[in-house]
Amino acid sequence: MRIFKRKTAHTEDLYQIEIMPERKNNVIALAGNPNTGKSTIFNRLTGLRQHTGNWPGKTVKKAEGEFTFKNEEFKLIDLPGTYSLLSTSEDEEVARDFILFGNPDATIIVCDASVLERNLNLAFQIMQITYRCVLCVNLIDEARRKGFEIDKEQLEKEIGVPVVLTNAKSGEGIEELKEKMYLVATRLIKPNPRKIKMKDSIRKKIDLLVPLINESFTDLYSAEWIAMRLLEGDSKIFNAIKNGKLVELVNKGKLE
Ligand SMILES: Nc1nc2c(ncn2[C@@H]2O[C@H](COP(=O)(O)OP(=O)(O)O)[C@@H](O)[C@H]2O)c(=O)[nH]1
Ligand SMILES: [Mg+2]
Repeated sequence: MRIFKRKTAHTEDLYQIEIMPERKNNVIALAGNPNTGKSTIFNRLTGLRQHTGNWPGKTVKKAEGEFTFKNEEFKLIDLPGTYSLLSTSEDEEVARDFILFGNPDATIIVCDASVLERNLNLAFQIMQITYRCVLCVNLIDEARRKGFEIDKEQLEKEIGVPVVLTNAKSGEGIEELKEKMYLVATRLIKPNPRKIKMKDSIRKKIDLLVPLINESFTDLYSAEWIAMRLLEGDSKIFNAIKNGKLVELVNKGKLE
């Protein structure tokens, strides 16, 4: 069943980027800073079953591929490598819109273990939008070469989502990554990402806005994220709410 029968240019785009109600497989987004090994992981997971093209109406490259794990079909979408999701470039906008409205069953956040702290900035932005995440700490060999180990259990406890340590080049940790992705995508586990701490005055404003947003868009995990963008004066989000596109986008993403 579709709520919106009228296809605007925008919803047409959503059909093309696979945000469709009739999808059979699990949709997995692959996100991360540039040069963290995303493409290497993408190749490891999808092998030869992949296609490339452009995102509809954009100059941004899109790669997607399929694979099977434990009798489940997965479609993996390689998002543009970005440092943030604040939509200051076409790349960031594509990545943000897909995570926010594409309603992926799981998002794999790829980080560079040797500069983990810096990479966690994007990770926290993603975890504010969706709780269905796996943190893939890649280039673990580089970190070891620099003389440090990542404490996986501690990191998991701190951030609240499954963590996998990988060396995408050698294949170390890839099976575990599939396992964690499977558990999150099929709802066998529900991650609980740590919330970002903020000033009391901002927290108060957000707490005022979130119920209002939730009233209009039921069961929206990212209400807090939208509230923050509104407080920042993000004109794209503001306009999407004003002209009704946000409702349309959210409903479209919710139909599974
Ligand atoms: N040593 C090491 N190199 C890696 C690893 N993962 C990827 N690379 C290399 O890092 C470079 C960037 O990888 P790529 O997959 O293109 O990164 P992307 O920009 O995030 O897609 C390539 O030369 C990869 O071979 C890893 O775990 N360890
Ligand atoms: Mg790449």
